[in-house]
Amino acid sequence: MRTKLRAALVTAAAALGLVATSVVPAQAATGFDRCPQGKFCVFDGADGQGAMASYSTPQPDLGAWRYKASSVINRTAYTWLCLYSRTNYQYLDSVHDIVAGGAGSYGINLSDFQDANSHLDNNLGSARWAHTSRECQGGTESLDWSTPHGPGSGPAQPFGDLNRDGAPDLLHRSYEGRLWFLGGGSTGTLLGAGWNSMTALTRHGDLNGDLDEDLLVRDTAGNLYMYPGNGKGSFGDRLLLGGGWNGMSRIQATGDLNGDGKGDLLARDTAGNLYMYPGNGKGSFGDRLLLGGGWNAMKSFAGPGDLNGDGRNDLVVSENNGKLWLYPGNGRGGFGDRVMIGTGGWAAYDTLIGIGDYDQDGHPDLLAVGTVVRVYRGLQGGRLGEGETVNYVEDGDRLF
Ligand SMILES: [Ca+2]
Ligand SMILES: [Ca+2]
Ligand SMILES: [Ca+2]
Ligand SMILES: [Ca+2]
Repeated sequence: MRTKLRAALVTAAAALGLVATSVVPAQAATGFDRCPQGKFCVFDGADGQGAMASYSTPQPDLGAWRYKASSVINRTAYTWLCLYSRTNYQYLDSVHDIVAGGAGSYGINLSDFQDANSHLDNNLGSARWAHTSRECQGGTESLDWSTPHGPGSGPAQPFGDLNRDGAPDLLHRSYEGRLWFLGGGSTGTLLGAGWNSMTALTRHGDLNGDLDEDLLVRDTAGNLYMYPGNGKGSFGDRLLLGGGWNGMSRIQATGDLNGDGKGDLLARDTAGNLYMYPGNGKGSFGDRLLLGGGWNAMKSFAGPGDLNGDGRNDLVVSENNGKLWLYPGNGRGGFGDRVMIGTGGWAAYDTLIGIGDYDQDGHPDLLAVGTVVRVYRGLQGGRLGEGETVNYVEDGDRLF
């Protein structure tokens, strides 16, 4: 129901936005235009007419305005304005308890938001703004990640399965830096806050020899850390692997590339050189190997596992021009001749994730994250099927 509402608002935004940008006011502001930049405003009439109140702080109780607000505009820097029929931002998950409207130069009439049970017109208890609609819901709702077979559906996957229950998992960092474990059954587990100080996040199977998938992160200072997975979807105390990693523009865990059974790491430096860091099976890495230059034409990297079914782990890379390439692993730390597996459009995705076997058909699958989240099912021979949109992300959301 919320998604439907949001779609309606976006449509209204598009329609009204066109008018707003083509009109240059030649006289004093009227209607919604009266609301100052940086604030949100409520009006006792529809369409920004009548008396107006403007706010530069969140309003847990709109007081007398609760019973007379009929239209609203959001001129804050935040994407969403969260509107609640109750005071104190009480969110009860139905149409009249919350409306999330996009920021911009258009206003909304609260009479547009009602159902058989309740309404927002003359019934607006509280309002605040947010970067994501999930924040409107108190930040307590995680991003939905539902896998076809769900949690506990099979033997542990060799990678992508942090809690070893057979369902591919995701980690989600929200705009506010909260880290969530998404176990494949729609509800997530909040692992902690403060993760916005991390500038790279990557994982691909076990690194320290206990078979539980581990996490590699780089902080703003350029230090690389390993967070040992506990096999239950969270992590133990991190281990500092070393500094100086800010010279890398991409860091990608890939699983074993050189055939010793220990998970390895790829990193591209800002000059476009690609290096392989062989894992030592104890959570850190040996001397790096230069694989080659010219990799700055590439956008995103993923370790899909063995995509082409020859028993060796491969690499998938999108190019800035939108093509998608499969680099078949040669089992000695390098790659054979690349194969184009996507002809265009892949630059729309900031992140590619090897999620393991999403549909449990024996072929590893790929997740692509732009403004939407799409699953591309792996087919025989290293090809990918048509993408299937499974979710969307909002401002600042990061999946890995
Ligand atoms: Ca799992
Ligand atoms: Ca481990
Ligand atoms: Ca290795
Ligand atoms: Ca392969």
